[in-house]
Amino acid sequence: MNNKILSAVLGAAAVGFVAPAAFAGTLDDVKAKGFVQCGVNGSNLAGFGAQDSSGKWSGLDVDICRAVAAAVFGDAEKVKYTPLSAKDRFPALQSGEVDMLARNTTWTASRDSQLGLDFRAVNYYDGQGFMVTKELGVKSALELSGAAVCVQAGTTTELNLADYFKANSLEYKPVVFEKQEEVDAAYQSGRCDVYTTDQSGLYSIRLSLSNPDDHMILPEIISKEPLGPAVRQNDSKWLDVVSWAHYAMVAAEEFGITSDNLDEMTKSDNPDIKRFLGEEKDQTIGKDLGLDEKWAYNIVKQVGNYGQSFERNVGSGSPLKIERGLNALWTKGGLQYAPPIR
Ligand SMILES: N[C@@H](CCC(=O)N[C@@H](CS)C(=O)NCC(=O)O)C(=O)O
Repeated sequence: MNNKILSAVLGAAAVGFVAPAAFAGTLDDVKAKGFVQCGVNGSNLAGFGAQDSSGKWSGLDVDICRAVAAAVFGDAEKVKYTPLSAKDRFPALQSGEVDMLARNTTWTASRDSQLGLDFRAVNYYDGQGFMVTKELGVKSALELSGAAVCVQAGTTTELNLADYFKANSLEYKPVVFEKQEEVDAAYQSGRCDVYTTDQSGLYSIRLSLSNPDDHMILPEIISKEPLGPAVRQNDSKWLDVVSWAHYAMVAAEEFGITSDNLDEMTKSDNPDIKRFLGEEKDQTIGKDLGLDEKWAYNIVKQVGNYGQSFERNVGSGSPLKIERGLNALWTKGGLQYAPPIR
């Protein structure tokens, strides 16, 4: 059979189809410099991106940076962190100051199309909520007509707020600040009645207030906030690595692989698990991503699976105690779903 026929039967890839050379991109740059420069939350958002007194970063978003470093270098510590405010995060990525953003950033059509960025994976499905003092005596956002609402500029929050109050014919007075610290201070001092942002952010901010028990989060979720890592657009090898680092954590949870049983699991006869852990003969998944065949093994060993990361950072093992909700696996009624790693 000649190559032409073979190609038609099996597809171009089977007969040595070589893709046009892409520009080197961030993956090669990162490998050359030996670390990932990760843009994270600039306001110590506990559970998502926060630094302790010894300078150590942790959080669900920080775990994405660590997973990418584990995949690329076999070492989750090879990350340098750049704390970024809401306003500074996109210019920092566009200018190359950071290699990726992992910072409670909502994937929207306009960010994807206008800002020269690409999103693919969602590491936390969120929505916008409201926090009030219990003293205010309000049980629903629909009772907030006339309220002064504290909101941070440079976020999706402002537009959602305007849309929600308009759609429900409610009056409100936006009190807008550039820095989260200013929003926190204004809310605490009573300059506004309501604090609005992503519900995950509210859980975290509530715990940082002087009397968390004096505040409550209202039941309404007024928007979709799929939060995930972002990279510069047209850098698809890097986008692949960043996205599959997240999917590997989700897939590990689907397979029941944890950082604790990982070595036991390498003896599994399940071909999917063997391939995932780099135990299948002649496999090239890692290589095709520009990585080692142990890329996923290293992520799970050093960072854990998605469920472990969730519980440790924001769930039952953390002060936030957030339920899995939308972030449960798809097999448990949630939205976390990894495409097949094969
Ligand atoms: N997910 C929303 C909001 C993200 C956001 O920046 N939230 C604020 C409030 S929780 C924040 O993280 N501020 C920290 C800062 O600017 O340093 C977005 O992508 O626009």
